[in-house]
Amino acid sequence: MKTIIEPFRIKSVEPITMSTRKAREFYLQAAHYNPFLLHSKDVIIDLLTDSGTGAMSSEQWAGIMRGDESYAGSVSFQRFERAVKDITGFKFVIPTHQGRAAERILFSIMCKKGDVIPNNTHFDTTRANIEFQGAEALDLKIAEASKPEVYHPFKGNMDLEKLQQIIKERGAKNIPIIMLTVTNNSGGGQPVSMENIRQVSRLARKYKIPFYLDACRFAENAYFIKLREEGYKRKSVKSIVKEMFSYADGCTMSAKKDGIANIGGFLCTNDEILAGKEKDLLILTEGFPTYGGLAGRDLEAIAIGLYEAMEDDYLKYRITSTEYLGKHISEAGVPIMLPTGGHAIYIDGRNFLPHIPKDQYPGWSLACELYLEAGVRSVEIGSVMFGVYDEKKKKDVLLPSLDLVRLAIPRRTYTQSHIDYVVEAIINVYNHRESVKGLKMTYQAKYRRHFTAHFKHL
Ligand code: P71
Repeated sequence: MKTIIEPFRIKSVEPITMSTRKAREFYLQAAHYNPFLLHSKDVIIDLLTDSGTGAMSSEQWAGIMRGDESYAGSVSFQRFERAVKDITGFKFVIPTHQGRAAERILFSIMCKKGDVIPNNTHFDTTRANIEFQGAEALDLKIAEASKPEVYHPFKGNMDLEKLQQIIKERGAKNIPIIMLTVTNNSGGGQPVSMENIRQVSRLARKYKIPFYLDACRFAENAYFIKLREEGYKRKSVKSIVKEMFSYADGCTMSAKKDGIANIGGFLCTNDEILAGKEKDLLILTEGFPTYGGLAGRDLEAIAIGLYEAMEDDYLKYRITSTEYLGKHISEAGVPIMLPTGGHAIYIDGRNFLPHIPKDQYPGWSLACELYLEAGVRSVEIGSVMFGVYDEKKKKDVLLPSLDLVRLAIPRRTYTQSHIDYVVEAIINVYNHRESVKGLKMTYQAKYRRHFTAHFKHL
């Protein structure tokens, strides 16, 4: 059979409230043209993020009922720990309430002012937690990663020459950790090859620098290795995952992605002394080391979800449906980041709306129009999110090189017809793109302005 189907039946449904364009105009105006400020009930298809928005399986719900809520030594923690150790091979497992809590604990212990931490591309919260310690977060992605139209099977790879150069320039003693984000979210959800993981690990070991994976989408990354890297076709995803982790000294993880849970995360290491310090800090701010800010039932859901995320049928459906969305819109002429990544499609907003100048936020304008057209919520990753505003000059003084619009696909939540609806919505907007107008920002907060900014149409 050629048709790829959702490898699950639906036992419980959540209604979607349909709306008219007129109603959506009212909702978006009330939200000051900021999709973050919309009420979720006014959204038809929500592609704002794939984080914590997945559908849990009947097994996970059964686990939720089984959750042991004991403060200390909970059986659910033991199941969680056993699963994480089995999958990653790390010796010490510390539960956290989500990915950024793992990052905060790791970086507050490992780095100080003047240090530099290389990564293929640091995710927003990773960078923020490093900078909060006064250290520098450095992105060392390969050159192909900055060219949306260029095909490369592993656009998430780190540039090894640049890494070697940084170690020479800054000195190994000022680099407390080297990281790789799999898949590289901020670089378009692109995978990292096993060969690149191996080489980065080799360099890190040569200079005795701990090497960590930001493992949020580890299963999707492993599946891309199986599909695209020589020698892995016949290997199971679980064994590929094991090999990926075997090159690292630890990891941070948001279980809201490839843990298919609604909340949770963890931090792993093989270093006993470090694990002790991390647990001390955990007790101070998150909770006892056998729950780390989570309920016992959350630990159960994660322990099960981590295995489900590695199932072949699931991954085939997941990667294929993301690719399907990318293929159909790019065949209609819509400029997107190629090849399509694991969890999301990234539209090139400036190329989609060339008549809107950069300072009128073409990416943000496109995200608003997609909502107005069909109730599809996406997120701008561009000038509003990363632009630098000068209070005195009252304007943006630095804008990023791309205005991307990310459509992130929640796991097991939407069906093929939902995806077809999104394809139609994007193509409709593309066909009347000349009529889409730019925006002016009328209010912005001092930090992370995208979450609360207000706009008006020009
Ligand atoms: C995503 C998110 C969630 C998010 C976070 C902040 C602003 C908007 C949306 C979270 C990640 C991630 C990577 C590679 C660490 C985290 C933090 N991604 N690393 O893509 O993608 O995890 O949210 O559990 O704290 O929408 P956390």
